[in-house]
Amino acid sequence: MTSSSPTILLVHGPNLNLLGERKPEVYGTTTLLDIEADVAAAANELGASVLCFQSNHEGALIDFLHEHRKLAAGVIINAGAFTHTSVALRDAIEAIEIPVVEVHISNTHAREGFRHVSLIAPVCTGQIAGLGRAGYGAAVRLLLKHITAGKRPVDGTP
Ligand code: CA2
Repeated sequence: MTSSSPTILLVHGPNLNLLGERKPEVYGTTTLLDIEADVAAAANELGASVLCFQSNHEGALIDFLHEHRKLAAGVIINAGAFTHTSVALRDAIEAIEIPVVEVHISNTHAREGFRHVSLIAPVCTGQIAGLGRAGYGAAVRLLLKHITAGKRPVDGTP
């Protein structure tokens, strides 16, 4: 990473490769490619670049974060169902020591009880949930603002 052109990792977990194909009542009709294009456009406008990755495998997500931790200035992650189950992913996010914004398309807090808990939230800089596709654009802007500010707040300030 260079300070003039930061790289952001955009990481998606299990089943999110099927976005736009099923369950439009929950996840809308946006595809993963649409989201990746949105994030790239928002990042490019702000002078950043994006590296996208999706996997249905917990270890592959962790390997990707490890392998790119020194190149990246920050991460936007929708970990899918691993959000609610994966201590290993939580530990990986903590270990890479770069800012991570957690995004969910749906409002996980308004759904089944098992979706109310995020194991990764305590080691993320912040969380955006329930804003659909638009949540990713907000995540890009807030993450880059946070990176530029050069700090990891504990007081809720981006
Ligand atoms: O709202 C989100 O973004 C979620 O991360 C989506 C995950 C879910 O497990 C989380 O609780 C919230 C599931 C993604 C499944 O995506 C599908 C896409 C098309 C058809 C079926 C599932």
